[in-house]
Amino acid sequence: MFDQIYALIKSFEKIIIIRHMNPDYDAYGSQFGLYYALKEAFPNKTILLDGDDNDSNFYNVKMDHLSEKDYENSLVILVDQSSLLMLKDENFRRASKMIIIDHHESTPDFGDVVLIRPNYSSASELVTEFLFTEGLPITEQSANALFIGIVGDSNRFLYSGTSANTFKMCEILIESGADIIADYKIMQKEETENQKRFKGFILSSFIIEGDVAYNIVSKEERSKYGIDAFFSSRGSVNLLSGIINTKAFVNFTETDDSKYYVEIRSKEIPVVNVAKAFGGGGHELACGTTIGSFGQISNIIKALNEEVNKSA
Ligand SMILES: [Mn+2]
Repeated sequence: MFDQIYALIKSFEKIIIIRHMNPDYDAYGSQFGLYYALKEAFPNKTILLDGDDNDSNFYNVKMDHLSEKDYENSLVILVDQSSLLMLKDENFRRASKMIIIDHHESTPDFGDVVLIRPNYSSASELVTEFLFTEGLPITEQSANALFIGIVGDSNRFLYSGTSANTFKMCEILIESGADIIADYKIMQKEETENQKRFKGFILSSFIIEGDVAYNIVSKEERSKYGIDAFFSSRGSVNLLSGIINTKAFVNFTETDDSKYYVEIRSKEIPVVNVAKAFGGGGHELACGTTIGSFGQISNIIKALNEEVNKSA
């Protein structure tokens, strides 16, 4: 499949690399890693980046802010995402062809070449393997971006997706110029006073029901700290990890338009089926969804308790 992807890349003059919204280190890492490698390999091709931006953009690379028309006659490569749920728009439908390179559990009904490896630590690991296998140039910028992506999504090689292959790919990246210490420094973000105090609020207000610990954060509560919905959900859910006698933990955060972001984590037992049952998805132990009403929260907690006790 790597060969098929490479053949498509060679046959297009305009290539657009996209990823999911609210990008994390792996979304940016796989996007930038591929971008710098392809720019080096094909200086005469037009290689573009599209997507929303946030402060995880470790290279401060400007997105190209493309219109629907810009996608015409292009090859789109979607990295670190394979469902419509987390895409900025569906402009990719205007493209001539589409490649998907992802590590999320998903069966997309779009894309011409779809490479999904749910057992991989990160999309960056998969992109590294593609570049290396096809003999594409992994420049220093590309290597650092991909290393940051792998470290980000594996949580510094802590999560179960970390494998011998993950370290093999890191070996290739370090030999290509990735600077471990410099990259770790980039990822060490300091926090505002409000962010710290908000985390204190999360740690002092969680609820335990059965084997599940969770927070419900209302719009009013997070606005007291000036915290956006994304930081409140993705940025806080892991604070509830490691509580004795719990098996899973969840953050429910009310969004500005009164929906709820649901971030679900599990210590050992796969819970992605619960996320899927409520219209979401993700990884076995780290998944999520967005729900329309407060009333669904108790259903999710109930479903999670059932799921983590299924095999018990
Ligand atoms: Mn990822």
